[in-house]
Amino acid sequence: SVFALAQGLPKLAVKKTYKVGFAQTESNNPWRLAQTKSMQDEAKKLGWQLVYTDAAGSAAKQVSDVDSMIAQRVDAIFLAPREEKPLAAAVKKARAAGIPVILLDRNVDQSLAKPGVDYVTFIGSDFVKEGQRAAEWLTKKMNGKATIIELQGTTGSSPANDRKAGFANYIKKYPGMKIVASQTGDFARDKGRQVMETLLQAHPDVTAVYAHNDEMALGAIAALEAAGKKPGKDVILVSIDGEKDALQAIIDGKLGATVECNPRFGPKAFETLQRYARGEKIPAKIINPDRFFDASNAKASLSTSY
Ligand code: GZL
Repeated sequence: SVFALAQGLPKLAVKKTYKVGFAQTESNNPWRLAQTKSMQDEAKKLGWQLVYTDAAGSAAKQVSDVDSMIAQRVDAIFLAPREEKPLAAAVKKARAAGIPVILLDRNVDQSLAKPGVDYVTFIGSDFVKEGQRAAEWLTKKMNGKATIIELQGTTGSSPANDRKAGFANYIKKYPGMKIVASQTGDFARDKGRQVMETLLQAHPDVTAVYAHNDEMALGAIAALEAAGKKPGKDVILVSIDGEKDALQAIIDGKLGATVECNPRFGPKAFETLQRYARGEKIPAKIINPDRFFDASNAKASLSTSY
């Protein structure tokens, strides 16, 4: 609205140290734990106070976590919105309270909250591109012909929405690449295993799996093996993140490839806030570069993974 534009974003004084909030979505997988550790390590290094909350997988709790940070008058809030819509109001509430918000990793619905108006910027990966890169590798690997089961991430989250779109857009050009089932495993290993078990019964002719993250790919591998199938031989899997267990699964020949989704936000997040305080123009999006892991580099990348 014009009023919001006129008001602009909250000012942040240049200080030696800040008290900042980090509202995490949950801690149910190595990616989440690595993201949190990176934020805690950077806060410690800079001597800033970090008010950390864990929404334990509940968008509603994450909204109340942001409320509590506003009440504690933190200088700024780093937020990884678990789902695109429910957290938009929390972002606007923080801005109305004069607290700048930087979105990390996940985004809010752009029709509900805007960069440069309601929040400072989004720092994270290009999820559409991650989906495209997974599709490109799988299409080549399968010579353009596969019966695909897709395990989607958390319903309503920007990575799940965009990874699905990126993959689907790419395979549109290859009629032989068919998604026969697509269901959420909520980015979780055990849920991914359960969903894969069910979908495998309905589609015993599956030849490929696209998982929106490594945890669900690892769950799918367990389900395939429990059904007497050979992951990496009878069924080819591709996923996203690049966690240690996934690199090991590539080395073991069970996972085909994974697109990196870098969880280490700390240095860039805190540096962006300092630039903002100094009055520098911050772009609406700051995209992390993502590498690609397959049999050619998984071993060499193991030591720097999480
Ligand atoms: C992506 C991040 C996703 C990871 C999952 O940026 O939001 O959430 O890909 C994590 O592993 O749970």
